[in-house]
Amino acid sequence: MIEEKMLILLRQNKISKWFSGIGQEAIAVGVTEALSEDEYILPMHRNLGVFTSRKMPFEKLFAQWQGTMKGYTKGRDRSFHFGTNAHHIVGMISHLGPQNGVADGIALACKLKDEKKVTAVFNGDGGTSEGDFHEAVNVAAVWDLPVIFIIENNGYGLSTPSSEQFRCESFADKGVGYGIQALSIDGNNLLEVFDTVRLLAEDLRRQPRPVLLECRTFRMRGHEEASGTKYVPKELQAHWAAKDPVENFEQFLLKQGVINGEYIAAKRNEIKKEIEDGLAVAFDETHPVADTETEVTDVFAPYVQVVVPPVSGSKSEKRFIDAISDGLRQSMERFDNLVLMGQDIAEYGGVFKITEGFVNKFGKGRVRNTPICESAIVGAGLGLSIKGMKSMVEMQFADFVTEGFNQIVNNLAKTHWRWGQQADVVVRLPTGAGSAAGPFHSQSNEAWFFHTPGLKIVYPSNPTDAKGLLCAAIEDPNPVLYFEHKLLYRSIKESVPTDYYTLKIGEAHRVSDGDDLSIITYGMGVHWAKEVLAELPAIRADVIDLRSLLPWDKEMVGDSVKKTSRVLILHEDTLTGGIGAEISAWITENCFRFLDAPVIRVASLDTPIPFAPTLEHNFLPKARLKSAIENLLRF
Ligand SMILES: Cc1ncc(C[n+]2csc(CCOP(=O)(O)OP(=O)(O)O)c2C)c(N)n1
Repeated sequence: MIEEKMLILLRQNKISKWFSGIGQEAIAVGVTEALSEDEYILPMHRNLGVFTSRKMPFEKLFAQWQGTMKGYTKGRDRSFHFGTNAHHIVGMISHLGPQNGVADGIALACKLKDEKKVTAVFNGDGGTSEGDFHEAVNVAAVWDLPVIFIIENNGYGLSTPSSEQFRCESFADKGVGYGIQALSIDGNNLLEVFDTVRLLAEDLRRQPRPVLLECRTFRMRGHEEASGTKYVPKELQAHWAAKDPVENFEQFLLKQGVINGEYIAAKRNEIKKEIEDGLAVAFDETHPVADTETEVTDVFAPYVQVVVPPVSGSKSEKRFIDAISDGLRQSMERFDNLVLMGQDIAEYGGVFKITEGFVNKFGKGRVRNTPICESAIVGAGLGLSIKGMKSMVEMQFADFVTEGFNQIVNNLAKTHWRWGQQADVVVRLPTGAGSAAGPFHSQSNEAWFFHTPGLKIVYPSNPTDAKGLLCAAIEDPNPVLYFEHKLLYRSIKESVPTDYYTLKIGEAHRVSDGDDLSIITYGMGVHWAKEVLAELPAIRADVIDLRSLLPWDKEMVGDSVKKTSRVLILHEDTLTGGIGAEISAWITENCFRFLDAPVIRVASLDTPIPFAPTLEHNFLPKARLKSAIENLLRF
């Protein structure tokens, strides 16, 4: 009845878009009714029945679709793109497949907490072509996660028929490949869906493992109302019209004498009123009044960092890599809800040996080897966070973060702003060049993320900062990307506090004090600046190590510019669109009248990173730094 009403409202131009689930209702309703109320469901765009079966108040649901404040996203996202922990529903992002990794994370949390709960995630048949689907099913198989991967096979993905989407006869055939149970059922038969899911869920709660469940059905209307169904053969439409799940179930109940005409009429009236009342509330409200401060504040989960000093003065000499390992180990001791995930990080200790010995101390549950699937694992991090856990996801090399890119920029970064759910995930990224490792093991890619609202980025340059910022990143309930330069791992060491401590995210460090020029840099740049300045003893530079890139310390940068009037920004990343461009723009906008010379950027060449040491040396900015400093001072 809601669907019918929406079609009318659409024709009246009162709503903006509608994805109809007519013909597929038995799946959403059957699955939801078969699970316990506190078991998470991750629905797709046609699954209204999940929301109604979870008894979501109509006025709030309709307000969400209208983009008003009474909805679930303060008008920030549309249709079914929202989640609500009160109803144990995690709505989709438009990208479809990423839902599956999130479902894995929720199921993992349930398993680690021994809650004996099942998680159900919906997919269209078209969406199963995405790598995300494969990654998540595979992870669930390897980790024995109690996830029911539902595939609503409705014959089309937008206009693309199944024959152009996949070759398998039945999705049940795919189970063999993943080594898991898979079933195919009549998705238009409510009782078949309900019974199948109920029995599966009982079994999965006892013996956690994933199951693929194909529900055969048909999409009776267009992909969304505006796109029509011209490409659908008439006979096919007629064949499935006769199998309408709602009508058939109603007939069945009538025949069984469970309900009668009177009951149906009364029920219809009751629901009609509920819909009208809900719409009245939703339409009564206007679109939210924009308040920039709220829009900006809500990007992050509320959090005021309380810096933790080391309890004693005890220190020991540590290399950069030891400091990271130490911070990670002490964070694991401090937060028993922290889970580490990454390739080869368990018994092998990670390719750089940062987590060596961790499995023995913390067990395989919390120190998890992952298959090679960055997207599913970052998604799982969000799932863990939804269940109140923390996670650290290790990229084997920063270069491979491309495979988890969507989950970081669209899921981790946007979830709090969209529906108030924090994404308590740290992603560690071993980064940087200098070891002649070529274009795919040496990149600096912090700028890709620097542009994304909703992320924090830290990038330490020394062991003390490495430990303190890692602990701070893990404490922060928001997504933090932690860049660690591989060349620093074993090349520098210093005396580092042995106790647990944190450093303030967003605070730069003045490495040296001087009046001639400001060198603003981070990571390896700090070491290059020190080396080059050592060759120029007459020059007194204010060297600022940013340490945090998002947010970055505008106050310290501003103060330095006012003091020196000459600025050089140095970074290992390539020049165009790098972080230096943003800092330079900010200085021009805010400190123009203090400048005696243009702001200079010294960065890597705008090319991919070459392999041969001579070419790599030429690519990196260090060799150009000295003359750039001299030129700036001569200006
Ligand atoms: C990554 C990505 N690519 C393309 C789209 C555009 N798109 C939205 S829904 C859809 C079809 C989905 O088909 P299917 O998964 O079978 O679900 P159905 O709509 O049939 O329920 C497409 C192509 C998208 N949302 N995300």
